[in-house]
Amino acid sequence: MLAFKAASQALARTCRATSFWNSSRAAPQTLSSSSVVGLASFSRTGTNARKHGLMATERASVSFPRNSAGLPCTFGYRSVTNYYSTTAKIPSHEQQYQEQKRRNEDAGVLTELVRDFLEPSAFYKAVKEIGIDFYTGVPDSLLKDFCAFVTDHVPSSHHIIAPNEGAAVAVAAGYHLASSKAPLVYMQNSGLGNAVNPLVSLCAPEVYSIPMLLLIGWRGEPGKRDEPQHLVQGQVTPGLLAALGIPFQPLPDYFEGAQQALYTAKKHMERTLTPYALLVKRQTFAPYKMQKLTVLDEVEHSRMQREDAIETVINTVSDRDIIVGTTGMLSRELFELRKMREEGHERDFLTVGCMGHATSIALGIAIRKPTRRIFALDGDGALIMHMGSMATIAQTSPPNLTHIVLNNGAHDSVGGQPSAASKDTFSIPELAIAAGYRSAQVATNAEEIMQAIKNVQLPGEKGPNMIEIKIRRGSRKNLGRPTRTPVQNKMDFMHFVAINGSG
Ligand SMILES: Cc1ncc(C[n+]2csc(CCOP(=O)(O)OP(=O)(O)O)c2C)c(N)n1
Repeated sequence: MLAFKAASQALARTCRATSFWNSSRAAPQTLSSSSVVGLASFSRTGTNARKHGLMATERASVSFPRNSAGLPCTFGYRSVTNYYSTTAKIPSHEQQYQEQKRRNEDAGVLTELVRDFLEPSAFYKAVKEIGIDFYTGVPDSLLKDFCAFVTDHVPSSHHIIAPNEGAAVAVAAGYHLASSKAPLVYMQNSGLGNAVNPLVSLCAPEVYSIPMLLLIGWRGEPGKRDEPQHLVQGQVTPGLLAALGIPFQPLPDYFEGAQQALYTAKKHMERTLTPYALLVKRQTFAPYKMQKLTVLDEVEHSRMQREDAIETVINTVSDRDIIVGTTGMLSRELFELRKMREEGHERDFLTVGCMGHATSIALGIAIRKPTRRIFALDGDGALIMHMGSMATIAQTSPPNLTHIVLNNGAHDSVGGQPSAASKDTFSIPELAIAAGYRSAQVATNAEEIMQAIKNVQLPGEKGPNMIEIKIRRGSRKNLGRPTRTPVQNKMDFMHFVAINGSG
């Protein structure tokens, strides 16, 4: 144990020392654009882009230059370096919007300098005008203003926040079968993977031929700064849609353009009875603040903030315990807490992408490291996204796995739209027990969190265990992002997991 502690401290020191990654030290990856896979090469500028991406209404196949590792050639250390080397404080969307409005006034006759924003209310009206009255999807930060408007203005009978993007496509298909209308499905491009199966095996013209309008937030859009987990997805999004045979165009950020795009989508859906996609770039929509209150809003002011709850957890678990953090603000807060406490980051695996899979990652670690305790820190939206994992965790019964859900009843990280857990009839502990977890506890304050963790650490305690921590929405305004790359995180983490010696 002492040896473990010494090794762990040495590793923590190394991690601290390298905590701010110096871009000049990173070995640039040699990229080769000569190996082109697929049917046609793709250029992001010029006629090819217009032909393939932007107004294509035919089935098209495109592909990307790839490096020797098979990754799109612009993804590598260079792009990651660019992202991480930025320390400038980014103003909020609202601040940028106000600033741009001032600049628009200054533009005078140079109208080409005017930057447009699409009003969520105007876009909503235009969507209605093409006959769409049903919305379903999973929230995304780029769509947050439009999603907030929809949450406020569309009755719950016509707006379903789905557990995952595949389910959203299926709900939309069901709505079409019962109404003959084309619904709208919104999602982040990260969710396209979840949606591929129902898109190709349910909605494709060769199967049931079901029209729907896909509104897709384009994270990782080439040429825009974004986090590592969005870079590949951003690059492949147009090609993926083309490979699926789904025509698409970027949603114009001015009203007449958006109206025209919707008209094109309508005509396509009427003519072919198949999906059409609009790619939504960063800051397309003007800000809109959600008004609607959920059941939780009435009690939530008395609850802990997520960051305080995470701090209590890391204060209570032991030095050798392993933490897996879920996608979104939680992993960012965990990273910042370690930094503020001048600890290393090696104990934490940050699931920056692949929302909903943190608990499955934790399961894989738990079965290989039976002498270590694994704490999976989950969100309610992420839990619901791949709730089936709970059944597998219960069935596998790892005694060393504790699943902690920080439940704020919302997709807080991307705009605060309610999740199914916002209903007081939804019980996470009962769900866990019904699935076969060995224990389930609820904590609402620091003392209860500490006690709940101590309870699962008792000798002979069986697992898996569930701890639901009821928290409120919101985070610090100045919350940063991890300053270490995912690969650095992985290396430190694997070292930390390995130095245990046994298991
Ligand atoms: C497959 C996929 N769909 C959507 C997203 C966008 N997204 C990132 S975090 C998040 C919300 C997570 O909600 P929850 O798990 O409840 O955690 P909270 O943000 O409330 O802490 C969403 C929808 C994503 N990253 N991946």
